[in-house]
Order: sequence, then C-alpha cells, then structure tokens
Amino acid sequence: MNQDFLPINGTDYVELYVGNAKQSSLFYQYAFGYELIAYAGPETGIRDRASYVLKQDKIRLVLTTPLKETHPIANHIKKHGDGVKVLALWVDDATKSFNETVTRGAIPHEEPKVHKDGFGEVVTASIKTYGETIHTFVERKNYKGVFLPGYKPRTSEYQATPIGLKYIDHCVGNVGWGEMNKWVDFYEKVMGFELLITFDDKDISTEYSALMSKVVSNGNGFIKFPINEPAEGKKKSQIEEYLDFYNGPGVQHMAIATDDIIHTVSELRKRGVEFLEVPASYYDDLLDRVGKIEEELKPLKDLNILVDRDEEGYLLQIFTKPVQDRPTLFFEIIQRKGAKSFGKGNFKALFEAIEREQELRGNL
Ligand code: TYF
Ligand code: FE
Repeated sequence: MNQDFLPINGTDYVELYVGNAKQSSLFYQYAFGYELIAYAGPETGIRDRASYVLKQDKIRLVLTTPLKETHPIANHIKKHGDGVKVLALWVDDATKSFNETVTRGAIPHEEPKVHKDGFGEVVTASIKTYGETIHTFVERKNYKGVFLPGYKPRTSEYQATPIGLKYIDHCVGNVGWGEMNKWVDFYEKVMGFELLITFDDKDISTEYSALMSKVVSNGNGFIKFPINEPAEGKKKSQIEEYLDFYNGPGVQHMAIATDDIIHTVSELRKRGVEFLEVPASYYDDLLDRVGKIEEELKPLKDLNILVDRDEEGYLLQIFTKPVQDRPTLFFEIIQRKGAKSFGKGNFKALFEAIEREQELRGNL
C-alpha cells in the first residue's frame, strides 16, 4: 500500500457556530452530559466572540458565538442557523497535512499558524470542504493546556453527569444535487481517503425520501465521512429540505458511539432529547431479521432503538430530531457490536420516520 500522506490520529474537536453559546453550552451539559472544561471570550482577552469547550470521554465540542453584528461568524449564523463549522482532525504535522492536501487541490482556509502560551505550543492549519465547512488540522506538540492557547479552564456550578458518549463514530455531510461524487473525489484525491460503501437511490428511494450516499474513510479507519446528495423521488428529499434550510451543503449528523445504548438513550430521553420514532410493528419481526442479539427486546422497543446486522456483527442505533429549529443538524447514537456498516436495513423505517417529520413541518 502507498504511504498515507495524511495520517490522522482521530477527531480533535467539532466546532459549532451558534446564536447563543452560553445557552447552547448548558443544553449540551444538561441534556447530553458534556462537561464544561474551557472558555475563551472577553474575560480571557478575546474581544469579538465567546467559545465554550465541552468534553465527554474522547469527544470535544466547541460552541462559538460572535459578539458583534459585523463579525463574519454572524453572517454564518444568519445564513445557516446553528451548525457545524469545523471538523478538526488531530495530526502529528499540521503544516505537512496542509501542504500535502493543498498540493492535491484543497482550497486553503487558514495557513499554518503557531499558537503559544505557558502550557506549550499548538500548530493549526485549515482547508475548505463542502459548503462553508472547514477541516482544521491540529498538531498538539505535547501541549499541556486545557484545550488550545487562548482558552482558559472553566468549569460549571452544574455537575454534568456523563451518559456514556465515548467518541465520534462518523460525521455526515449533505451536499447539493449531483455533487456527491465531486466530494468523494475530494476525499480520495486530496485527503487520501478510500471509498468504503455506496448506497444508490435504488437502495434508499422508493416511496420514501430519496438520497444517495457514499462513505469515505481515512487510512486507519478512525475517520468516516458519509456524503449524501438528494435524489429524485416521489416526495421532496430529506436532503433537499436540509439544503433549503441550511442554505447549502453542511454537516447533517454526527454519530456518537456508546457502549451501552439502552443507558445512554434512557438518560437522553429523561433529559428531554427528542428522537425519531418508528412504528411498533418494526419490532414484530426484528429478531427474524437480525437474528440473536444480547439485548432484551423490550427496552429496545420502549426506547425505539433500531438494530441492523451485517457480515461482521450487529449494531444498535437511534436518531434525534434536529437539535435546533431549522431541520438541519441532528445526532445519531450508535453502539457497534462487530458491525462496521451504517444500518442499511433500517433505512426504510428511518427515512419514513424522517418523512413523517417533514410532513409535520410542511416540507414534503
Ligand atoms: O450515516 C449513515 O449513513 C446512517 C444512515 O439522512 C443515514 O446513519 C443516512 C442518511 C440520513 C440519515 C441516516
Ligand atoms: Fe449515521
């Protein structure tokens, strides 16, 4: 195999631009059990914005809001609403990652830059991907600070109780009509990723919302990016609805891994997080479809958790409703028991559930 020109250690952080970072940070603390660990803003010498850093196991979320109307982030929020701006990738050499990808055609967003404080040094560099989303390469050089230079430790009076969220399993992008292959090419040629799986419109469009999807993954498989595009169907594609409200391509969902989905989803439901619902009949023949599983059927049915099997094992998954008023970003909770796939056997039930929500919103 060719030498990997873009070795990636994992997801470093995901940054969302939001209308009110103070309140969003409490939502992710109360509902999702993230812990507030750091902050940058006026009180720490950053005058134009406020950023809250939340952590649970390996996951770091950054919630950023602008403080003035004229700030570029304000335009991002006006156009897209709350959404993911940065999918940051942890690398050993940010400058090389930037140069290797830009040489292969990546559009630079920010040149390599050294950030320093009393806790050490971090190098970052960013390239553009679909829509206004960017990838930031983060090289941590044994940095000992709480997050990045410029951020100060900050905790909350509220003691968050973690709910078993462990790491980001995959991050999905929605792109425009006919643009999926362009972005798959980008990840293959510019970032050295490989095509893992293809779902064509035959797999996932008959009566229900039509889309096509291809999954790309980096060399060590730690980073998985499914890319969706809308397809013509009998009804308006869920991807088209996203594009209409996000005003272009962007991150559609992040899948978060857990080792105990029954516990995680019980907690999320108790705390008011809303999930898509499949009909009770989904469970009638579930075990005929997926075979023997370790979990009892009753809690899965009560919590509306979906199950699918592939050659290597099975997986359990569930999808939240959008987490803001626009029908854009949502979360998936996933527990893998050997399966490396994405729940193709659930697509029909899942997409019909999404379609019922689209109908309620008047967007079908
Ligand atoms: O990431 C995936 O491929 C699965 C299935 O709009 C999926 O989570 C695909 C498209 C979509 C919602 C879920
Ligand atoms: Fe997914």
